Amino acid sequence: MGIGATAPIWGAVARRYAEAAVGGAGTGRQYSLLGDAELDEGAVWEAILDPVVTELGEVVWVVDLNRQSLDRVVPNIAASRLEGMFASAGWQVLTVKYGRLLERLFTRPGGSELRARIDAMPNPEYQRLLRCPPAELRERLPGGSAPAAALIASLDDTTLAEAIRNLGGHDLAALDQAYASIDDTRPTVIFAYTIKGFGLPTQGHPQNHSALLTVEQMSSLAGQLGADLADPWRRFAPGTGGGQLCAATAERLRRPAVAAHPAPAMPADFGRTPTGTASTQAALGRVLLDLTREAPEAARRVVTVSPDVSSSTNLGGWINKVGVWSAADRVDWFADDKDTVLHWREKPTGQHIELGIAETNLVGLLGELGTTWSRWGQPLLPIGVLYDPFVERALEPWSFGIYAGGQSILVGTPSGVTLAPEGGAHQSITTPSIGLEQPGCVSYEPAFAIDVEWTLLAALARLGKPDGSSAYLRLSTRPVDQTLAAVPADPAARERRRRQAVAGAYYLRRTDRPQVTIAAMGAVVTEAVAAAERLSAVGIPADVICVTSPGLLFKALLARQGRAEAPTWILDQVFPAARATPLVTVLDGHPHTLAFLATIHRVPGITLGVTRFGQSGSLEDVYRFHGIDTDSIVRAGLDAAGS
Ligand SMILES: Cc1ncc(C[n+]2csc(CCOP(=O)(O)OP(=O)(O)O)c2C)c(N)n1
Repeated sequence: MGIGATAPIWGAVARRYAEAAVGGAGTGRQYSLLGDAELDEGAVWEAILDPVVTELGEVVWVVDLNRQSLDRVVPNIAASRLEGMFASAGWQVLTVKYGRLLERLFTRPGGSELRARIDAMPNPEYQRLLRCPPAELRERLPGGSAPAAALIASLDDTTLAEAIRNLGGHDLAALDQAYASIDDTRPTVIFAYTIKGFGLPTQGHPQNHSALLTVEQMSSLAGQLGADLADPWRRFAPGTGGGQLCAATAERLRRPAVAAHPAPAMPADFGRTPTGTASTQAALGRVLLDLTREAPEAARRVVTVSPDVSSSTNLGGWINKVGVWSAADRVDWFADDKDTVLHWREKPTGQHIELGIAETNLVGLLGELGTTWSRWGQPLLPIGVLYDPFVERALEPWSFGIYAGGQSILVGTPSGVTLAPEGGAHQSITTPSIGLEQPGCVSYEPAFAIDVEWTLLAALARLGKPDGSSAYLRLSTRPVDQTLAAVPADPAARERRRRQAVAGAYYLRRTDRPQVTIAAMGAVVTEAVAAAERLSAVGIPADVICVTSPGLLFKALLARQGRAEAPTWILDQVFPAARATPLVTVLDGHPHTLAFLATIHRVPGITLGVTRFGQSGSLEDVYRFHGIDTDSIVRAGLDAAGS
């Protein structure tokens, strides 16, 4: 609830973006039909408040205002407060409260008193009246007003019963009128008053949310509607009014099938080998810039999105290169300011979309940008970048986006307790596990810049196609010595390493007769290598496996057991039975993420990782506190090897 309501907003941005970037998407209204209780959801207001939304005249929300949610009649729905909130956010507000019958009655003597009485009565009282027999209704409805009572007395029972439930949301002509007055220069919300369960024996009852009709009630309803219970999907006969209306509407709504543009060809390897020191976060910006040179066609379809963290996540170089998206050109008042490093050039062809600080909006937009391939035939390659701990709050709407067919890449950075000196509030722990568990998503936590390049290119290559998938990359701000990656110089060996990195893991260190294996992921691979050297020095030869994707390894394991469909070769190459030893796993995240690796060959395993957050200090101190420093890995190696 709430998330779906906002989808047409982000769909409108995605459509405008696709039209400006690659053409073919066109323009058109984006409708959302939502329940009034959905307006309790934060997602709705996060979306309404984003400045980009005020300009979206194609957006129309229709609020089904029945004053009921799941459990109750909401006592004080305060429609006027809601109307004011939309209006102050720049929306056009239309209210369709009463149907024509009541509107006509209101013009008769006693009508204004009747209207004032209905307007003023509490929601539960109104709902109660819906369930009163006519005699009781005549008694309760006037509420002490003699003119209203006289008007009511002049109505027969059927008209009175019809009048009390004659709300605008059930009156097609009243709705038509509202639709006709939509102003296309700003978003519109239509508050359509309705009765929950209109026309059913359960109508208006506070507990009718999932009430089912009895067989007798169904038969009588079918009789009233001229339908046949035994043939519930019967069409209107072609010659009848209903049949003609359906045919004409189908014709009016028919659209030609969209021509599908294929997803762009994506390189797998730029062929360079990073040297010096780099973080995986910085590597992200580098890969995007490299893509503009190596594969401009593909780079043109990349769109990055950030909830106000693009500069603090190293996207500055990319933004300077491609510009910021806005519906119309805007003046960059700092273009001539010599101290400005990040140039904020806003134009319709910009490839970075900046939103306010609202991660729900970020993933809402990401999901919609990820559906343009199926909706408008134009694949985009959306990449959302956010601080990793906020993946948790973004997860549900992102997951729904994937469920609804959106294919996108989410990048969480900075991540883990590796952010040690900056304080504890932005440290993430459970996200590696989330990446493993999320359906429709391949997750990666690369240790080196080259792994970021390979895994990101592989993730981009999976977007925008019928059998595609989303990806989640967890990146770090830790500067790491890139020579540790020991990228093979031989082209075939390099390609083998790349394939393994993309499939989930590779050997970083192989010894002659390993007595223990350290499987490490992400930022702590540096400590794992140092620990392996020390273990070997004390007579416990240790292999190091660099894990890039626990999720892919887990799937491979399930497949090998006959419980999933997936390639299993990565287990043969990186976890061969002949080299099975006791295992130490380590990551800057919850240790259980890699615990399953010990089950591949049922070896003894010790799992190191982070189970708390909040400690600040030097990287060394914080790693020691959590037991993921080199000493802790050495100790675990000795324990695992049983020495
Ligand atoms: C996030 C979330 N919380 C709770 C629910 C359970 N739920 C389903 S429908 C509903 C009430 C919906 O009320 P409203 O939006 O007014 O729609 P109505 O059925 O009254 O037309 C609730 C609480 C849900 N689906 N999603």
